[in-house]
Amino acid sequence: MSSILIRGGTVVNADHAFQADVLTQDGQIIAVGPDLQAPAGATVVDAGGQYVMPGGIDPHTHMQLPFMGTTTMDDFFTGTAAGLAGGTTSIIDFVIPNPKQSLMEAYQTWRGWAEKSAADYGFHVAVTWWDESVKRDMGTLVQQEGVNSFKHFMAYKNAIMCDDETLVNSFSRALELGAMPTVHAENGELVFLLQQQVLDRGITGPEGHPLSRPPVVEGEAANRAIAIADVLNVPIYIVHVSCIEAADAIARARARGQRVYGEVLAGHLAIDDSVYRDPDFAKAAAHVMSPPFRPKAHQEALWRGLQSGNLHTTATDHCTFCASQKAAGLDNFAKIPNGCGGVEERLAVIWDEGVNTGRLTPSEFVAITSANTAKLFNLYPQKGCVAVGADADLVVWDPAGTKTLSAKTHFSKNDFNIFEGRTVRGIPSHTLSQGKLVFVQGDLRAERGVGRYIKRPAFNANFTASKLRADVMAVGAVKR
Ligand code: URQ
Ligand code: ZN
Ligand code: ZN
Repeated sequence: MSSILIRGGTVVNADHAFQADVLTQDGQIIAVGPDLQAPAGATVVDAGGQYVMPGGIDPHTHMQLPFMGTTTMDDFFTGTAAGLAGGTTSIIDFVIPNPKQSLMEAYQTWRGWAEKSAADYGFHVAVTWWDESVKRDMGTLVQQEGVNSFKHFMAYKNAIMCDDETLVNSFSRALELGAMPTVHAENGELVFLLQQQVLDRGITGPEGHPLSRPPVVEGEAANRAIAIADVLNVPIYIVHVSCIEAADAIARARARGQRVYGEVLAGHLAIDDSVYRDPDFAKAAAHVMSPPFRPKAHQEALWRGLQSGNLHTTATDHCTFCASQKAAGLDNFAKIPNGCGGVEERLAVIWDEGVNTGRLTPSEFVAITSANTAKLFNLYPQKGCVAVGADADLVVWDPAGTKTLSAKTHFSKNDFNIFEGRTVRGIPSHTLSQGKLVFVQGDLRAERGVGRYIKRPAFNANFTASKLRADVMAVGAVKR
């Protein structure tokens, strides 16, 4: 494997930034420091005036997902390749068993699909039903397969939705195993009722989608999941927090010392609910995802959550459906496959909206796009930092580079880009994955099948170790 010397840049980790060269060899970082010499035959990357950061980690993607009667446009190769083009070098995707389907059987299926990945990947496994076999399989997944997180959908009634009994049983099992429970927090019963009420009012277009999932529906589920986790004394991670109600629920719980962590999507930070009022069905439907994009006031609350350390990671929920797939809901918004893209655009959108505006320092950017996810899912410091011994997953970031985001130029297979036309300042010039240059000045060199399944060790049973708390509590303590 060749050696790469990244010279003249500013290294940015979650805790500090400093001038240093970075030398990689055989997929690992072997030296970080001033004036490093290039070994014979090494490739030298000039990072002058640029930042050298840990590759982004996206903790929430759905490549190749069968959902609502169809399958997403991006598979594990095209989705991870698109991520590399945007500086994201690892994803944590989801195994989603059908109700009554063996978790191990579903896990093996997804493992097979993911073998085509161009970048490293892991899986959260969804608990969509409960019996003793599910309890057993959770143990096997943690102890033998390196799964340390289990997902629970509180929405999607009559499909993959969990009732409270399943939440209590599964959260309790996760605690025993030292695994993190995570939730999609929307009250699925209320959504089901509201969808019917909105349709009965004759509203069948995409504008009905946000009407059927108001923030209170997310706030209720977030509070309920947090309360269950509190009683069971298990940490909990809430995915795609989109609104004030859910962000406040997390902040209140954390103020009481409860271990609650929140994830925010790049889309929810940058796009508001006006998209659903576009008269063009295709454009409005392309933005149908859950929770929906919200009025602008919620975006500012999400930024404040990230700045205050009450929200911790950013993701995309990359789950792409093209126009013809979205058209399944032409006469009924409840039938529009839910999901949007973003895996390629996340870092640039968050840099432009976060760092360029002064909301975030470069170190805080690294915390929320890479390091915190690595810490919360026990990948740190293998991933999430630029340090000797860490994986050589790196992004060389050009803060002066500009780009206009568009479906015409993105690497996703989808025919729509929710950031269409947005010009950003701050873009990746080089991406290294496993110590190889996979993206260079717009030239994507992703290789099918080189991505590795990354095992993520459980935390100590019952989270007796303080590692998780100490590490992530430091999130808000980064130097400005
Ligand atoms: O709910 C999710 O996270 C999956 C099914 C993707 N779709 C979405 O609308 N978020
Ligand atoms: Zn979800
Ligand atoms: Zn999702």
